[in-house]
Amino acid sequence: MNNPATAISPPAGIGDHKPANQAVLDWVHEVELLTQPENIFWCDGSERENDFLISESLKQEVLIKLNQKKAPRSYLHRSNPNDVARVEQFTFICTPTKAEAGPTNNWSEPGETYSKLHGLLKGAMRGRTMFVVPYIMGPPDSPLTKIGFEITDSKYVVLSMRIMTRMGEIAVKRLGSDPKAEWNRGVHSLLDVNPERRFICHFPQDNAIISVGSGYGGNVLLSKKCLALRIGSYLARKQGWLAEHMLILGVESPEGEKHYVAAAFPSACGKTNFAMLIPPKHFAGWKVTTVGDDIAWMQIRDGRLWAVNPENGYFGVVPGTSYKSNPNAMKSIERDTLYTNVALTDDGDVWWEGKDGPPPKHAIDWRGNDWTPDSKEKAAHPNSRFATPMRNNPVLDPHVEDGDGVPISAIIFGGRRSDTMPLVFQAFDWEHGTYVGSTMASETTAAAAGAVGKVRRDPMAMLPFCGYNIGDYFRHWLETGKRLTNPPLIFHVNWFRKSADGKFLWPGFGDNMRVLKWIIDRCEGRVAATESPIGHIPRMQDLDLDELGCVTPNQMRELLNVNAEEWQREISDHAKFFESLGGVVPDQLEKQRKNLAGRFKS
Ligand code: OXD
Ligand code: MN
Repeated sequence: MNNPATAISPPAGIGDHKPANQAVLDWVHEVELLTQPENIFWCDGSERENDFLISESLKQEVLIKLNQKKAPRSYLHRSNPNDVARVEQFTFICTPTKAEAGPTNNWSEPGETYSKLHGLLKGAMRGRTMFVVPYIMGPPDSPLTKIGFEITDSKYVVLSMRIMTRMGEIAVKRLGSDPKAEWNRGVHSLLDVNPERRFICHFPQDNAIISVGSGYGGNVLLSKKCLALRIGSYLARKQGWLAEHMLILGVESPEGEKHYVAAAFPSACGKTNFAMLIPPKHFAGWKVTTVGDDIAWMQIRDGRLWAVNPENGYFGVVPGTSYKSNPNAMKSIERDTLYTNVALTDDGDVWWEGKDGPPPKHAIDWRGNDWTPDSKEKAAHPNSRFATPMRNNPVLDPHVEDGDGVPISAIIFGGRRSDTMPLVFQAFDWEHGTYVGSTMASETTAAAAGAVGKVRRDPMAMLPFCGYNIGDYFRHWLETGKRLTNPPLIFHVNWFRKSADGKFLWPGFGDNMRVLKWIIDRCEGRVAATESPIGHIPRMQDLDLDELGCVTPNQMRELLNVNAEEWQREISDHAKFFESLGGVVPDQLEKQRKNLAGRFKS
């Protein structure tokens, strides 16, 4: 591969869209003096600009053109094999004090960190083009919407930002010329894509991000994990709202009753699939629509929680996606899609493990090597991704652009757990629900570098994304509950429980509609449950299991079972986790744990 950051020279009328805001101009000039790029490319987000960047990226082999009949306007990018996932060990929250970052974040002192990063950035863009990408996060007329500027030397980042955010002129206009206006400053440079010089650093008090040494989406699309979650959660606490790692979906009954739910699952645990769920035949007339698949910003209005999706596209895990598992995702990625690290077939199409139909007889794998079904290596990287505009989603919710957001009836926590966690339970109230979220755990996935399949606590699926002290984050949840007169009910689900012989007990995917329906019915107070020590659990007769051929009554009992022995272990694990946080956990949550343990004794 050529150097992915080699400079380009745009013709007149492209790359010259300077904003009229002096604060932005001054900041860009500072970064220019530091990084010394060959030229500066001011993005406007236009079609013409995009076409130009694609053609330059093809010339420089940053992108591979796919068969345009099979995958119109779609391209393949291969990242450096050392750079395929988020790197939590190199991700830092650089608040003035370590206590503000708290026990779950890597902290480094802001002054020293700026110096170190400026050292790495010195001259880093020589021979490269420096792109300035203006963007907004959130629907244009939401009071929560934020403006960001990302400077980057990667064309792949610019092309991805255009899919994932509302990018270009819309942000420039919104910012206007007020030099005191609020906006996020993001600087990204690939440097030499070396893990030894890879740092993703957040300075929440300055509303600033610097990311170096990586080209992987989660580390470099600074709008997403960095701004919408890490800086977002810091701002949310200060301003009294919630920035969460949650999908948002709408569910409508045949009678036209509509609810919205938000669900927090850790990375690569099926948020995109759940957000695009197609109900099984038995649920004819039910409709699920997607507001968002990864991030929810929620504010209180009239005593309720209202959610917006700050993003404009989906950055989803590819392997396992098929017309069987997620037809709506497949339709969304049929065109206009930027693929990263999937396999390339001989006819110029893309392929990955779990795609419909037989594997190709020959392909080029994600590293660029020959691949056949006999190869030991995977053809697509397990964390290979698609970036596709949300407009392509056939079940996009009609209220996705509403600045007021959508009212949330239920919040769902969930993780990948082979045991202990039943298919679904409902927390007793908001405080108990906050406890359930704070002690959530999941088996790790390929979305982050490191071991896969280890159970780790991941409070509210925010462990890698909470931009401040997790104890204060829990407190913020408890305080938010007090301000809600009509709070969402809180649930926990587990689609991944296994039998003693290691097989998944629940079919998942579309059949998760059965659980969703029970959740909605609980919100409407029209279905029963049994009270267990961990919360309200449906009895078998409370779930609509008609035409669910593949689960026997015994398996169903196993799925809904609360095993006291497993829960003793679980509760002592909660205690250990809270202890590991070194005294920051609010008393109310410690009390919740004692109550939980007590309910198993009584
Ligand atoms: C993501 C993640 O990419 O959580 O959404 O890693
Ligand atoms: Mn995510």
